[in-house]
Amino acid sequence: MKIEAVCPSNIALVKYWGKEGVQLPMNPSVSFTLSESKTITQLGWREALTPGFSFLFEGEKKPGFEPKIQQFLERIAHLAPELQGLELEISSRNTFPHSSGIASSASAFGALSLAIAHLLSSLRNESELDRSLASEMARLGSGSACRSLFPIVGLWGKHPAIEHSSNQFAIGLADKTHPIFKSYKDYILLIDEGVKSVSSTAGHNLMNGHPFAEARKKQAFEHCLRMTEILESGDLDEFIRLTELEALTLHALMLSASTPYILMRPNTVAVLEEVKAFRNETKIPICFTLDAGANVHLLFPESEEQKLASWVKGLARKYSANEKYLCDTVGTGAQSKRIE
Ligand code: 2P0
Repeated sequence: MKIEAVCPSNIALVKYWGKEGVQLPMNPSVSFTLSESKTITQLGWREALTPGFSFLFEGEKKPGFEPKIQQFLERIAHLAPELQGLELEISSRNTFPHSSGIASSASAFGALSLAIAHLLSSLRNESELDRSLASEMARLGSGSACRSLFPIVGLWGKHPAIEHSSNQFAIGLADKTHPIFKSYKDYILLIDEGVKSVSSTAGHNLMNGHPFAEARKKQAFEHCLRMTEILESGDLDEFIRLTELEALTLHALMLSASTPYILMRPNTVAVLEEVKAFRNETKIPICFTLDAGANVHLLFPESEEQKLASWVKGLARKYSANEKYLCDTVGTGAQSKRIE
């Protein structure tokens, strides 16, 4: 028997930045689940006296990824004790290029966790797999991954005013999301395809003792609640204001860390200014967000796509490495099935 799981990446609107304990967030976060940028993972297994795994990425052995998978399997052992008697065969591929500004750890741990949750549900004779369990396992692989398991919008982190919210796993907010956001576009301008100078894990760590940590925490709780209200009401002016504020705040936290660093490139800043000027001129409700990197995500309603096509091409020509950009859409989230 073999299971195949497909999980998209996600882009945070309110950013997770800073951890507590083992992969618990300093603050709640909200993201759009994407649809085109995905990891597809096949999971096979056989009984074994000692647990273990083999891993292929795009058909090749990648020893560099193995310690992270090993750590992940150790961290989920209490949630998936059945794995102790199994040797896993994991084989994975992405539908998007590496180092492209897409959070590949989110889709990768999302897909692997969903496949494991599917396996557990069959070993336990459960009729449905436990998506919260899949999300909790994904979190232990990579924090932001836990949000990718849910369609349209994922929220991760305990918030006193948001029902069912949890630090352990994400919840889906598709039912409370205005239709305009359910087909929202995310075009990603690839400003810089190189490896980041400071990893996200190191960036999270720099929030320990950050002089603005407490203020950020308070602000993120407020922003999270406000974002859920905006996502429900469909208020695009507010969506634009808050999304851009969150993107710039994330980078401001990097700029003001005890060992400060800059992930934006000159072309990143140029694009942000172009977006603002274009929006003021055309009144088209397009805005930007940033991940922990130089690339710019352009967010806009599907109904504006045609009008924006040539403008985005022009931006990519002027500012992107190799004129490249990726086109993605908010989507329906992760799926798994038995394939053999
Ligand atoms: C996010 N990011 O909310 C934030 C905003 C990047 C910018 O979560 O150490 O790969 O694996 O838990 O989730 C990137 O960090 O970090 C991230 P780990 P992760 O999406």
